[in-house]
Amino acid sequence: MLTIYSADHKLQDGKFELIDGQLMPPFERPQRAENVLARVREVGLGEVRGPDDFGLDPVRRVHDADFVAFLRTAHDEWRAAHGATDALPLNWPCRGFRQTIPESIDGRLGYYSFDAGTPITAGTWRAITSSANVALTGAKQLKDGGDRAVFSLCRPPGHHAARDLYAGYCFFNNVAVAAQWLRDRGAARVAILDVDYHHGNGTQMIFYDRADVLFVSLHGHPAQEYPFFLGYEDETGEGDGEGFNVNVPMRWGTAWDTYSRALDDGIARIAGYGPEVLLVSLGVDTFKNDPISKFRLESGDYTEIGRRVAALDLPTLFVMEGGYAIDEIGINTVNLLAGFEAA
Ligand code: 6XA
Ligand code: ZN
Repeated sequence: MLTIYSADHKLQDGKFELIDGQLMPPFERPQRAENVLARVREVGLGEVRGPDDFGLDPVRRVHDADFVAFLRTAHDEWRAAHGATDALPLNWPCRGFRQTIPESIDGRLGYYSFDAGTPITAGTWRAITSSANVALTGAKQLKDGGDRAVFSLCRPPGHHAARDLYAGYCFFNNVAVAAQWLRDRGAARVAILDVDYHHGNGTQMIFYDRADVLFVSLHGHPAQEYPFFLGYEDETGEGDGEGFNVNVPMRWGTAWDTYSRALDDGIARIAGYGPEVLLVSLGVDTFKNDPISKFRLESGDYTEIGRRVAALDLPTLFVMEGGYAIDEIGINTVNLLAGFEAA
């Protein structure tokens, strides 16, 4: 399987996230992608190639132009206001507040985000444009190269980012950008399977009223888990999109027995939809040793997830999302990919 990777991801190297009442070094750190890449090479998964540059048009197909413009200059504006620290928001336009865009960079950080765990750094813009290109290059290879599957080793991740919101370590929604690109190049129906531990709220929000992109997400129950305010089972889509959003929230402690049944149901929904192409939001923070998550999957379970996804027999783009057990992130990610390959 071909892997798409860019060292530009290292430019996203935040100093702090707000977590558990403390400012701590972010769990989402460069070593994650480096460990995945090392494992790809160690097992000989296949060639590793850099991304092409697709420009910003494909990004603007799923993100608002003002949001993209904000991200481009956010850190420069922050630096002019506060010095060379990472930019973090401090308050948000919650219930009862106006939804107008302030002039102040501090106000706009709050307007365009929904958490204080996602630092904007001097390198964020280059890292996120590169990460989107990694996803797009994988999509292009799938379409034009005729590969059965491609692995886009994206970092930063993307599935929490909505049309005009960043958070959860995500800025551009890489999997959504790639899915839309494939739609724009003739794929009539696209399915996205999100196996990251966290609900892919951004992907859901982007495609919620559309029947041409099916979104299926297996995740920690939002009553217990981030992002808390989306991801319930009764969110099934709206308008034309009614019936094309599938959430399977599961409680803390979920292990393979429960998880595998949910996976089979999700895969059956995708098979019934009859897509031309499948994208997988590949997070491995469902792992038992993940430091911020509470599922109990074992390393061997990822191999089986890959096998079951392969049974759909669809051209498949794997897009890296979360996973913070730094010592096992490579093993778990590549187990899933190798399980797919072997099937
Ligand atoms: C709160 C937790 C962010 C979750 C990030 C993630 N700081 N999403 O892994 O998939
Ligand atoms: Zn996650």
